[in-house]
Amino acid sequence: MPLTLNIPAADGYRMPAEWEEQSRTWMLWPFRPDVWRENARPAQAAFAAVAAAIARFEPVTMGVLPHLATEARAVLPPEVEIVPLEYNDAWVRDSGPTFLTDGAGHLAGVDWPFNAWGGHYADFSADDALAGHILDAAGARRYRADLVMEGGALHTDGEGTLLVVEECLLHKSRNPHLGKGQIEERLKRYLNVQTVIWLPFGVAHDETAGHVDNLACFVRPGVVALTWTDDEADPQYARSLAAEQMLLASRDAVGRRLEVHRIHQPGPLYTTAEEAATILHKDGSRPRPGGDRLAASYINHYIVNRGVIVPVFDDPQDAPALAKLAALYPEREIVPVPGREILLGGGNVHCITQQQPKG
Ligand code: KQY
Repeated sequence: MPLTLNIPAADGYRMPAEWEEQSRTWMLWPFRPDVWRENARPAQAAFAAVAAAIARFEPVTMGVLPHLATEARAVLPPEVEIVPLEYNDAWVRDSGPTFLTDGAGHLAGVDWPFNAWGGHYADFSADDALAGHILDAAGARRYRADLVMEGGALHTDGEGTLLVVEECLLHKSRNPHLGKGQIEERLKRYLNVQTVIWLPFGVAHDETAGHVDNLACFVRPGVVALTWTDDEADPQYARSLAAEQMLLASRDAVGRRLEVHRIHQPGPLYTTAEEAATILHKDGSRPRPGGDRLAASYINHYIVNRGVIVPVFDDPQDAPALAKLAALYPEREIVPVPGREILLGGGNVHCITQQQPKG
């Protein structure tokens, strides 16, 4: 499909909400030994469990580096399709396209320039090119954006409202030449939204500098779920409180006030000594002996057709979080999946999935 330099909103495209009908989910097979411990074997098992959970509801396409196809096929359930793709790491929420639809059966996508969350990793050229390949495979029109962005930094209600996090989008490592107003203007044009709600801070210790998909998400228009802690000494407390205050003071694109539901975070969770011994950071260091705080959140779940895939952590907060999410998504089946290994890599279920909506 041709590269299009026009603006999606002017062409009648918009970003659908995640709960709108999807035709498939895209994922990528993890492999990096400097991100995923023990040669990515435990992460591969976790990704396979996520893919299997999603495949109960809709098709899953797993992008796999060509030389890893045989071993991926041996681990993945047969219903998961494998396609050869080149990529640097497995966070398709961020390196993949943001799909758009026009209501007339056409599919397009925004191809955001990707710089590895502000240059955290040296080589991100394959990840930067990935969105174009996925859009080609999907037969979708491609809009290359003039804004460094990641899909995990965006949540929409599909009715013109976008949630973003200020500390993430305004971080100097992404678009230092652009001010807040210029970034907002571009988001409106690429996604066809009218109201952008800027939450001040993301989740503490998040390697992305505060992706909204770990902090807060729409569960339907007018209703937001927010990660929460009651512990005022926890660094997350002030962050979640500031987000809640901003959400309650905001109106969405159609003038509604927002209902906010607190979902208590697990833990706090830290790397264990056993895990620390198997984790080697990219700078050669290992986690602190006392453990590194992990940016764990149930908000990092993923909505699929008639289901919601939720990371769990073998934590006392799992059951109350699942019960709250079941009440918030009454028409969907809540499917817990092990989230710990994905969390050790720096994200969770939402970060490793990308929905392709029905055109
Ligand atoms: O969306 C995300 N949470 C991606 C995190 C990247 C971490 C890389 N180690």
